[in-house]
Amino acid sequence: MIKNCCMISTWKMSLLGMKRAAPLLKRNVPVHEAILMAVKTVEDDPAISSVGYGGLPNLNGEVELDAAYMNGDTLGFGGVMSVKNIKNPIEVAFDLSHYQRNCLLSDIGATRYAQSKGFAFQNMLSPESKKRYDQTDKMRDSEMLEAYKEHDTVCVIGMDHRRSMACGVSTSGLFLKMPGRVGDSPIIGSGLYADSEVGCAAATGVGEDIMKGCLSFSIVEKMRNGIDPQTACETALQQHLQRFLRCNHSCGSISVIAMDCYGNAGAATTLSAFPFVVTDQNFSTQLYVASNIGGKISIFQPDQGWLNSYRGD
Ligand code: SD4
Repeated sequence: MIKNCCMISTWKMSLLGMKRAAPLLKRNVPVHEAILMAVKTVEDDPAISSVGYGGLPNLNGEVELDAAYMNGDTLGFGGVMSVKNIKNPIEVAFDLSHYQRNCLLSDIGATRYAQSKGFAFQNMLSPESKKRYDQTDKMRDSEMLEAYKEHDTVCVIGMDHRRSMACGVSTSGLFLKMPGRVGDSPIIGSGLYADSEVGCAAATGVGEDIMKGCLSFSIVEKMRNGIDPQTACETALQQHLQRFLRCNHSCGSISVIAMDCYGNAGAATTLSAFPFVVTDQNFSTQLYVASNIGGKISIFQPDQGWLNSYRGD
């Protein structure tokens, strides 16, 4: 288990955003500012091919995005699903998290709302994402779609100096998904869950398989019962995989992160390598890797040799 944390995020792609967010927390800003900074940095980076601008296109060649935000103090949540040209979906999700009703909006409704509030719009299909779409066989079996191997949903969990916790997530979802398909990311309890009295959890991987176990809520509930975040992540994932075994369901890849309200953090994965990023209470940001070998999870800090050979995100 990793101790004394104030932020944790999924995938190596979140490293720059986390490094930008850390000084904000050091200046005692509210947690949402740090989370928005970290997630927006990933959304805006054209080199990151699974979130925001330059994300993975759907079957029609359009970049269709899901994002959500949950406030652990109020349990308020906001989310947008299947939105096409909103520059920073996480900003709209955060805005919606202030409402009690109408906080999860899809497609046209979300777009009109974002227009009415003056959020920025742009065509999210980059030349690289168009090229990836053009060069890929569209006839593959849509039942077999996997999480993109290079990188996927950015999930950021944070806690500020007042011990307020929150979580934000953003993704373009599965590559070549059916238009209108919504993954786990904007679904509260599946893609993310935040409760400042206990902790937060978030997930990345094949959304349909994550949703079947409401994995983020399941991890937070384990922490509520006194289980530490590392054990909670491992146990929730293992129990979910065992349940799938009993119905012969072949599960896609899944990775999870969690942090409790004392700053302890954990991660688990079905992959041999799932990089994640941690900012500690001295505001130093480090890359870690969770590895699943034969069902056993280990966590380590990668050295340069490991980084040079890593072919993921
Ligand atoms: C989804 N969970 O839309 C997202 C995609 C992802 O690793 O995170 N892939 O299903």
